[in-house]
Amino acid sequence: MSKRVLLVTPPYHSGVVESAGTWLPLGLLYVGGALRRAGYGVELYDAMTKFHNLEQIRETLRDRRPDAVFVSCITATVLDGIEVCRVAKEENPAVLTVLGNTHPSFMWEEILTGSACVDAIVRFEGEETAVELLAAWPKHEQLRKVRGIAFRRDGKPYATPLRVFARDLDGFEPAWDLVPWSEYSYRAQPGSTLAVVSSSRGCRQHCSFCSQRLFWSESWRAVSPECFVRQLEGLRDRFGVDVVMLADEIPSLDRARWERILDLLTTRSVGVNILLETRVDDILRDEDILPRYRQAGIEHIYVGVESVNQATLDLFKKDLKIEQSKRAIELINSHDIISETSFVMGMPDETPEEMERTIELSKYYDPDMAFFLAITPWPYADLYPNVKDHIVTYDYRNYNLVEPVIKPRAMTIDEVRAMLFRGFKDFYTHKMQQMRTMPPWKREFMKRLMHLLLEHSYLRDQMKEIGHPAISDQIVA
Ligand code: B12
Repeated sequence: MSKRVLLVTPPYHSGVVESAGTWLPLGLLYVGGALRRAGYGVELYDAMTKFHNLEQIRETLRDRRPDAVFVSCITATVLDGIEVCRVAKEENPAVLTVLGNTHPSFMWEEILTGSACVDAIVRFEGEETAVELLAAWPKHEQLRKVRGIAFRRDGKPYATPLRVFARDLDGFEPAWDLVPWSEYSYRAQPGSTLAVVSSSRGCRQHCSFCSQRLFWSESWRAVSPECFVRQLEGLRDRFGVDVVMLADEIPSLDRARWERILDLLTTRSVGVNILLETRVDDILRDEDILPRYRQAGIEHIYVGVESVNQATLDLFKKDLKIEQSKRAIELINSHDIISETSFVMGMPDETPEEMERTIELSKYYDPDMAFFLAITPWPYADLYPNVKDHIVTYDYRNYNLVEPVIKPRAMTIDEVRAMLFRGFKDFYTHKMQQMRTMPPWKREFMKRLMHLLLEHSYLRDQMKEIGHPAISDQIVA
C-alpha cells in the first residue's frame, strides 16, 4: 500500500495578516499535488486555521494515522512545527516527520541537531524533492542521491547538494480538491471564498532584511499567463472562489507577461478580486496601464516602503527613493485601488525622534492602510550580521514582525513596542478623518477592515492596555 501523508500547518498565531481572513497553505498544497501525482495518499490538516491546540492535533493524528507528517514552517512558526513532529512521534514512533519552507531550508543543521523528532528537511522548492524523499526513505544510500534534503546520517546533520529549480512551473498544480473551501474567507468581503495562488516564484531585489531573494537564489520564474488565468477560472467554477491573494514576491516583474495576464483577466471576464504585493518601481513603470489593473479585478496592492529614512533604505538595500514611494501610493489611490504599505522600525541606531518622523511621514505617504512592523532578524538574511549584537530574544516565536526583537541603543524594548503602537494609533486616527472623502466602496471596505484589525488583531489588546478603545468605536459608529 502506498504511504499516506498528512500535510500540517503549525498551530501558531501572531494576529496580523491572519486577522483579515483565513489563508490556505499554498506551499503544502503544491507539495500535496506532486505527491498525489506520484501515487501517494495525501490529506490536508490546517491546524493553524482551525485554531487547534497540540492536544487537538494529537487527537487528529491518532485518528488519521498517517505514515508521514509534512509540516511547513517559517521562522516564527518553526518551534510549533517541531512540536507537531514531537506529538506525531509520541503517537507513532515509526511516522516520518518532514519540515519544509524558509526556516528549515536555511537552518536545517540547527533543527536536526536540536530536535530528534524531526527526521528530514526538504530544502527550498518542494515538489520534486518531496516525491524523491518519500521514495528513498529510510534507505540512507538512496537518500544521499536525493538533491535538496537534509537528514541525520550516522547521528549527524547531513545535507545533500541542492536541486536546480524546476524549469516549467505550468507543470505543477496544487491539490485544490483537498481544501475545505468553506473555511477560507476574506473577512473584508463578507461571504467570500478566498484562495492564495501563485503566478511566479522568486525575487531579484536585494532587500537585506528579507529571506525571499535568498530562498529562490535570485531567480525568477513564471507560470504562463494562459495557465495562470485558467487556474483562476477553475477555482471560480469548481469551488466558488471570488477573491485571491497572489503569493508572488513580484508578479509584475516581466511587463509583457503581466500585460497579457491583465488582458486575459479582462477579456475573459474572470471576475475574481485580486490582492497582491508588488514593487514601487513596477507601479511607476505601469502608470499608463493602471486603469487596466482595476479592470482586471485588482483591488488591493501592497508596496513595500519599509522606511522613510533614506539612510535606512540604503542599509536595507531597497534601491528606491522616498519620493518614488510617495508617487506610487498616489497612483494606486487615484486608480481606486486600496493601497497598503508597511514601515519597519527599530534598527539599532534608530532614535525615538526618527520613529516619530516615520509616523508623521506615513501620513504624508498616505496609503489607505499602513503597518508599523518591528525589524526582525531572520538568522539567514543578509542584514543579520549588522543587527545580531542587538538581539534581545532568541525565541523564534517572537520573530513575527510584531514583537520587537532588536533593542536600539537609545531605546528600551518597551519604548519600541509603544512607538510601533503609536504608529498605528496616529495613522488610523488620521485616516479616519479622510474616510468621508473616499469613494463609497472604499469607505465601506476601510470601515470593515479597520474594524477587523482592531477587533481580531493583536492591536485590540494593546488598545485596552493603554486605555484607548476609541478608534474601533468610531469606525463602527
Ligand atoms: C501567503 C503568506 C502568508 C499566509 C500563510 C498561509 C499559510 N498557512 O501558509 C498568511 C497571510 C496567514 C501569512 C501569515 C504570516 N506570514 Co506570511 N507570507 C505569505 C506569502 C505572501 C506567500 C507564501 C506562499 O504561499 N508562497 C508560495 C508557495 C508556492 O511557496 P512556498 O510557501 O515557499 O512553498 C514552497 C517551498 O517553500 C516548499 N515548502 C513549503 N512548505 C513545505 C513543507 C514541506 C513539508 C515540504 C516538503 C516543502 C515545503 O514547497 C513549496 C513549493 O515549492 C509570503 C511571501 C512570499 N511572497 O513568499 C509571506 C511570508 C512567508 N510570511 C512571512 C511572515 C513573517 C508572516 C507572519 C509572521 C506575519 C505576521 N506577523 O502576520 C504571519 C505568520 C502567521 C502564521 N500563523 O503562519 C514571511 C516569512 C519570513 C521568514 N523567512 O520567516 C514571508 C516570507 C513574507 C516576507 N517577505 O517576509 N503569510
